[in-house]
Amino acid sequence: MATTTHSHAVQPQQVEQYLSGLSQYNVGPLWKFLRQALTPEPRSQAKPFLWRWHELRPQLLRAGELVSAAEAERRVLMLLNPGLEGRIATTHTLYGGLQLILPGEVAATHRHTPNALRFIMEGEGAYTVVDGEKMTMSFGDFVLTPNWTWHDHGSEASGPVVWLDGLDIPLATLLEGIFFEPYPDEAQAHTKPLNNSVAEYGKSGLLPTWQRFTGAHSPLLKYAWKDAREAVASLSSAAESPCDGAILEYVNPINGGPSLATMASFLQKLKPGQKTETHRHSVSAIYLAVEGHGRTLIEDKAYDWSPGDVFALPTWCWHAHENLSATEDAVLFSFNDAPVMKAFNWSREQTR
Ligand code: 1HN
Repeated sequence: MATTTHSHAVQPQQVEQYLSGLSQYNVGPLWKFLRQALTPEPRSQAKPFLWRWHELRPQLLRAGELVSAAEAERRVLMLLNPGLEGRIATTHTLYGGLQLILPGEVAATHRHTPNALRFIMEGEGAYTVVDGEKMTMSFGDFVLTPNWTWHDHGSEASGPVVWLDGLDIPLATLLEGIFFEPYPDEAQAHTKPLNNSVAEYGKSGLLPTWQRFTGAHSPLLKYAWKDAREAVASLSSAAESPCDGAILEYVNPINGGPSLATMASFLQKLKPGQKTETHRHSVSAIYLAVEGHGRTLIEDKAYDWSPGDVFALPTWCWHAHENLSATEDAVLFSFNDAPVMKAFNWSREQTR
């Protein structure tokens, strides 16, 4: 068997000297960094964190007194992860923010490559316009603004309307795929009937015969609260996930895939007293408590939530959900980066 040996003894200081001289060539010795580059499993820099509605709502309303939607373009408090300082990021791939629109306000039309989703947290009578289609937004509605679609928001409400924005900004930033454009005119024309995508694609199992949308996102741009809430309510125990309870995905009705190319979104219901099994996955997520009072254990630390609270679940953290009420359902909305991780076969899951 052929073996290779050094023909003479190497002095440690020769190696040190060699290594410290390498940086001038903009190279580095992989053998010193191999285990750092290839961790046995993901180690997220993001931290689990919970933002409290009762703290943030007054701050958001204060922003409403101090800054107009016209000035701000989007009046949003960003949910900034304490482990990702200096980045516009709630997890390493996902961004969440709370947006406020006040009666009569308009948030100007623009478009960008990051995908956006919205879940309405408070109020009714606001609207968004996506590529010429006006959609009404009320509590619990889930609305999409896919990659590069023109969008603006307005409010015909009598009070504040607040929603959770979800965008793939940190991912798009890392991949250097950000493009942005303001609309050339004051506002885009409304070229389609109100809530048109709901009429065309919103009846489960029934699709238009004369056209089939083939884009990378769902052609259905709005999923009404009533439908989603009834759907999770009607699931039998037999259809439940051990780790997530009664959980449904907001899918693209054409192919059953995620509603956006980069983000998958879900509504889940926990029965009174229900405790899910613990699991972890190489997918990061942002959760919004919609109904009830519950607790999510993340890496064995308790994050107690009530309606309006938002929490970040970093990649590969053990977690389980619990409904703390003995009488009422708990409902969580969430979105994650699973479509990206699955596309590259980087998605893994473990139960404990
Ligand atoms: C955006 O366009 C909206 O359209 C909300 O409502 C939040 C955060 C970062 C970049 C663009 C919106 C955003 C955003």
